Amino acid sequence: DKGYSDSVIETLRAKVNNMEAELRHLKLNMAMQKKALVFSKGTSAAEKLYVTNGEEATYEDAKATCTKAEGQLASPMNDAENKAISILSLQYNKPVVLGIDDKQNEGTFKYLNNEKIVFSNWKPGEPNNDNGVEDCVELRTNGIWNDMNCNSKRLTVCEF
Ligand code: 291
Ligand code: CA
Repeated sequence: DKGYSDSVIETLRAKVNNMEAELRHLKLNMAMQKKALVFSKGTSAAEKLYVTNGEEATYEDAKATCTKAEGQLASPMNDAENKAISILSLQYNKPVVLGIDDKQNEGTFKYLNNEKIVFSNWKPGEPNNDNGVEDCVELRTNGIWNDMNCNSKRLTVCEF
């Protein structure tokens, strides 16, 4: 007989039921944690959660901080995400450094994964690579972008 015995099936059924109950509990708990985090110090857009440590840092330092936190430097890919980051910028009254640069090819801005950007919110006249030394991007408190020197210190915002 290749079939499973009634007792094995009953044991599995009980385990699946337990796991389903635990999963429901876990989902509710995760949703609650996310709401609490957003309420205290973050903003969210769809699935992304943006959090700042309140610190101003250079592009490389901010990038390292977010990587260490197992997130990545804020990289808005649409208007909703850009808005979520700008709320933090406004709250702290500090421009934010984004996870975008054109170090590899002047004028071609890319995300940290080397893909070309699919969304931008440049101020008219930007990016202007002022003095030939602006390969990074700041998001100002109004959500508008400017290319800036990568050594400038700006608010660190990570996405998770
Ligand atoms: C001007 C514009 C920007 C440029 C910026 C920096 C400022 O904005 O030309 O395109 O990125 O200057 O050159 O650099 C420093 N060190 O402050 C001024 C800003 C409101
Ligand atoms: Ca500029």
